[in-house]
Amino acid sequence: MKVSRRSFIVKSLVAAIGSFAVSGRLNAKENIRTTKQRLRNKPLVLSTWSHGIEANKPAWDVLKANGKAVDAVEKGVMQTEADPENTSVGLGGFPDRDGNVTLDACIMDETGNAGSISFLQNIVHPIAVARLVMDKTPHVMLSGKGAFQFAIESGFEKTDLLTDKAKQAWEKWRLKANYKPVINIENHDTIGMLALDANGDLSGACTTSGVAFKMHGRVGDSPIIGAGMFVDNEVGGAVATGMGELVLKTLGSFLIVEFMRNGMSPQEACEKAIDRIKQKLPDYEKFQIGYLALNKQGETGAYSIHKGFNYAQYDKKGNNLIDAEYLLK
Ligand code: SD4
Repeated sequence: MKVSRRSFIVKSLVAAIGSFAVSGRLNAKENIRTTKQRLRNKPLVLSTWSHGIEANKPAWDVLKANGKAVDAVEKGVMQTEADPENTSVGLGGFPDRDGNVTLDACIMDETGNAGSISFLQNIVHPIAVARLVMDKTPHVMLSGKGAFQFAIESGFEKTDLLTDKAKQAWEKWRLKANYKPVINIENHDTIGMLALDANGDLSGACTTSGVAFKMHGRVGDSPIIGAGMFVDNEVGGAVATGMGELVLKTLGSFLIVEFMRNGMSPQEACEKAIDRIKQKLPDYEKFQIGYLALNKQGETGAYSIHKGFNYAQYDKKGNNLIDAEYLLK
């Protein structure tokens, strides 16, 4: 049969379109999956307060090189831990009422594995110690002398964390020695960080020297898995900052993740967790709490009791500082 050049071209075109249509066809399940993938805002890193802008940068470097979220959050918060200007995290953190800088930190990865240290002294990077607790021990949490011993045995150096600036602030505070732990709205520096990597996996980290001039031995929410931070790779993650006692009493980060599991957006979940504090803790107006949340699709949320909480979000749109919505207007 003689095939004209024209009909050959038309037939080839039809065949090509047909084969494209076949290979491009998706079943319903696949369609849902690819739609979700397309919607996902990833990679993404989210962290508390304006120092989050700087902390997000090393985290983003890990994420954009297709690195793991858990490595991103560890690297990210280490930036803040080493900053002597930050008076509530790591080096330069304000001491307790007796002049000791004591640190709390935790980390959680996409497998649900978690590591934490509390009441750790003289180590610049508590988050890296928490990571080792997670990766190298059968435990979740080490505290005080035992955490320090583990850090030294793991090769960390003993460092005096009390800077002149923090010492001066403590000496000034001692003149009145008001032991009441009041967290005012401007005086928060704890860094909590959540990340979603290119692979779609979530991790979180939180690190702090806690409430300034606290009682010696006081441990806050930040190293407690489920209070200061929680991640469930099927759902999302949350971190807290502010007066840890309120977060501990309501298990805020776990609560937010459970709210998201039940269908709430990260924003709704943060608002609902602040509402829980309002319902349960009568003196909540005296304190600031800020929550951040991130879900598996890369949607984010933030909410606080008072005005003044902000957070840094680094994604395809860049590294931006965003003011959170708040309860008490
Ligand atoms: C604590 N939640 O130790 C921490 C303090 C904090 O911003 O977040 N400050 O209670």
